[in-house]
Amino acid sequence: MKLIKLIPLVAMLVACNKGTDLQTADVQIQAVKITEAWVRASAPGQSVGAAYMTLTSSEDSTLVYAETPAADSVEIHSMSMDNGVMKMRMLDELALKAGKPENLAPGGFHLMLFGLQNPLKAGENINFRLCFKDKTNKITEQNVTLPVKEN
Ligand SMILES: [Cu+2]
Repeated sequence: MKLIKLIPLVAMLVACNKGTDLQTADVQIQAVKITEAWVRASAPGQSVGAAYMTLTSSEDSTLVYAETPAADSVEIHSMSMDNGVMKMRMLDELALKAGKPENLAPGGFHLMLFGLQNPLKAGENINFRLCFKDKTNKITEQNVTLPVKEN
């Protein structure tokens, strides 16, 4: 598997934190609906993991950053077949079209967890913070809790 890192994580972190400050002054926050969200259980000693979910935004929006206390870092990945070889690629961001559910699911888009603190056990719940950027480049964050499942 080939991982291509395009943007340093630090840059995205700054973007999200900046948005957090702006958010407090704003009353009209468009929430992105997060459904069918789960984290794959990991084996002991495994340092990477994956989280899946369906994101539906009522307005054009973009997922720009994700983090969880369960891992050192989270990247947005795509997965595709290239000449019979599964390839993962890191994305700077994931665009959400208004009203169109975007599926992060096994074999496609996913959130990749690096540096797992502990094995992710089925039945546990993992918190995530997701940052979304709207059409006007305003960034808002959403906190979600994802169940850990085997499959
Ligand atoms: Cu991945």
